[in-house]
Amino acid sequence: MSGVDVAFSLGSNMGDKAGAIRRALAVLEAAGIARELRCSPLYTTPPWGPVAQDSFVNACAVGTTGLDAFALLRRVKAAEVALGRVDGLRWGPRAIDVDILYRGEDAVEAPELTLPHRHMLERGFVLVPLADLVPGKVIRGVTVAEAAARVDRAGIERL
Ligand code: PH2
Ligand code: MG
Ligand code: MG
Repeated sequence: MSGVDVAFSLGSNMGDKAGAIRRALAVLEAAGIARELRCSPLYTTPPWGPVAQDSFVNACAVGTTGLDAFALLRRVKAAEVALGRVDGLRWGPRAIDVDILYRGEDAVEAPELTLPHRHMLERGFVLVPLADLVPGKVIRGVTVAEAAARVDRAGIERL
């Protein structure tokens, strides 16, 4: 199957968190956004950032896509809405969050999209599940496994 490799970070901290992630994976495939998705184990993770909120369930998924970076972003945003996402606080609680981590070797610096994801090398809730899938993938000169080994993983546990 043709296409470019793509990786997503998925998270939820409202309602049926694990169910929301499973539904998101199904929608990414059903909507033709990604194919041949492989999902990491699900993890419970402490909320990161300035907002006091419930713990998250996080996972990563890798597959292929036939979409360019901006079409991918548009379609992922639409999928989030279809999955019940409503606008809320920046960094705040959400029923589903799907972030594009990378698309092939794309380097994108646009107001609406940065690829690879601007903060992916700093976040245990991204790197721990991503290292289960693609430990050897190089992001900004570092492998995912190396980045995962040095990130804070306190409180991150397999579901
Ligand atoms: N997402 C956020 C803010 N904080 N914390 C965890 N553990 N997992 C997330 O997915 C997350 C977060 C905003 O996207
Ligand atoms: Mg997001
Ligand atoms: Mg996010």
